[in-house]
Amino acid sequence: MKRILFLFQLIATLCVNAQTSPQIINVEERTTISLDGQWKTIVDPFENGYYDYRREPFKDGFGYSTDKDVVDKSVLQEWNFATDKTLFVPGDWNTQRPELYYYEGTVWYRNRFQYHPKNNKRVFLHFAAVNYEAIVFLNGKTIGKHVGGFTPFNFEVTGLIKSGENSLVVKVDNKRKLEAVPTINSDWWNYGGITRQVTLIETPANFVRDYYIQLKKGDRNIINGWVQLDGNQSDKPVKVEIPELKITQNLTPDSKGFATFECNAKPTYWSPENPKLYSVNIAIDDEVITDKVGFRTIETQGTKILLNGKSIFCRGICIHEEAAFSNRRASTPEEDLTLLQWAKDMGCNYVRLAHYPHNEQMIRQAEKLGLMVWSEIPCYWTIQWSNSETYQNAEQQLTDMITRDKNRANIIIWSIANETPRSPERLAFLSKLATKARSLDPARLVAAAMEKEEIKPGLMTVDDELGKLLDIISFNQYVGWYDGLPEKCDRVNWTFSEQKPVFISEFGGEALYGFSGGKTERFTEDYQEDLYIRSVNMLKRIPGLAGTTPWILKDFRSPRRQLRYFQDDFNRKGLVSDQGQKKKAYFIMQKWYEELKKQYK
Ligand code: GCB
Repeated sequence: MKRILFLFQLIATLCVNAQTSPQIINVEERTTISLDGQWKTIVDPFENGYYDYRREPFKDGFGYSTDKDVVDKSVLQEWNFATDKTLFVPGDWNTQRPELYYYEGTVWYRNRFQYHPKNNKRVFLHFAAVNYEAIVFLNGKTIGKHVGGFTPFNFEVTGLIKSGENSLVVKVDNKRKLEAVPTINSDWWNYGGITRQVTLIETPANFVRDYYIQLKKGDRNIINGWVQLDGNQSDKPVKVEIPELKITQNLTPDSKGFATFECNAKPTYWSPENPKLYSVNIAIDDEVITDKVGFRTIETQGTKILLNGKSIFCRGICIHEEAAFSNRRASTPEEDLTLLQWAKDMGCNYVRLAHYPHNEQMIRQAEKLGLMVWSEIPCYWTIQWSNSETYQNAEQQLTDMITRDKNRANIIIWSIANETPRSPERLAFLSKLATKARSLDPARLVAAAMEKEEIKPGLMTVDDELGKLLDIISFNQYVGWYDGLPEKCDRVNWTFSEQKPVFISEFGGEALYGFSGGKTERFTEDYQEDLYIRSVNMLKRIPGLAGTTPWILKDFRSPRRQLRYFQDDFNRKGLVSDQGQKKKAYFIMQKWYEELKKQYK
């Protein structure tokens, strides 16, 4: 029985991400050719280009993946990329064409590009993210499939890519599915499309695919790490250098191209006050990959959270990946910076990037600005806990998130779930994920946004077995919005059985910018402001409180929010409106964070 189960799980893993090559990190610093721009598209709600009329998938050579031109007018072809509309990549389709606003299903993307293979170079096709399922075809051949909307993936196309014109076709499907991660039910927009950059990466035959360089857990004077090469001769010598620290490590990888190192160092530690980054060079033959890496430790001690050994308070805010002002999924670096600057101006030293891995540049910009990060995978609400394929999918997303971002000093927390209902199956699922996160990265904290419980009138706690496996007690609470009126905050106290730092991963309520009224009138800024005043006073009474991230920085699109005039498909819990106006409650947080800054000097 166990064996059959194992076999089943193995097949499930293989099915989820068939044929993707191991992730190549730090794409920005490699030799790349961008494939971004206007792509031809066909909207295909019936998946006509993928299945024949007996609902059998077409073999290569048939269907839309062939990207055939209509040359002979006597040939019956009921689709044509050339005469169809375009969509911009990276981008979501929902905000690019009014008729696609609510669309969930398949859209075919086609890009014809010129390429000339170079001697001794390998070529990879890299997608920074596609929501949600991508099947990729190059020159009419299926090259692979990827599932999961927020993590990068790449395929090696050396040998498949031609000299001259190439045809790249991607079938993108964002249909929500019960077994998916996230599942059918969520409170954000299911933006479909090739939502992040597409690039060709050229590498030498043997190259540095991945590396980890951080302070050793629990020791601020040792930098340790590893390098993973890719290629036939992957045991070639590798040099790791941090010139400013006068560190040079000459490594000899094993037959699998893996090498580790450890050395003494006295770096200036990365912190929100001094977000110091060092240039790190990793060289093999004549290729040098450069990164900017910061060094810091993060640990807990009783109810304290220690950054570089010093007790801190995480003054945070939650952020969705939705562009400032234009409210779409794909954002420019400037739009990301605008969001982060709103957070900085509020007094933040920390952001919760909810509810899925955000784009890499967002995290790198936050790192430069001195903003610590909670990064999370979309195990949200009611995942299918007993479905092994769902588990493999979640684990893959966690692995890909950690693989991509493990060298970012500002990430202090990996979060494995949000508001998931308690059950033995869910506990087993999330325990496995927590173990996986620790095995991939022992140096950061592992958390989840849990839920509160009122054990007797006015007394709240978190009673969740999952908490025992996590480093902090983090939970969402909406006293004064989903739970009573703001005045309830005055009557609530909190108790916890475990001695761990407490983080309020969400609190808040909705307000339409500029709408005023009584303090108990929903959707007014006055209600939201009063709720924040009372919430802050309540939070001050929480024993062991070490961090807060109110929900949320900016109003964001959600099809769950249907109240005309007030919501119009926006969740209005933002402290900043969808047009960038700061609501009154923003300044309540700013004032409190100013106080906290002085307290934790
Ligand atoms: C939550 C969820 C978040 C929602 C928020 C709300 O607890 O974690 O995704 O958007 O509440 O506004 O209800």
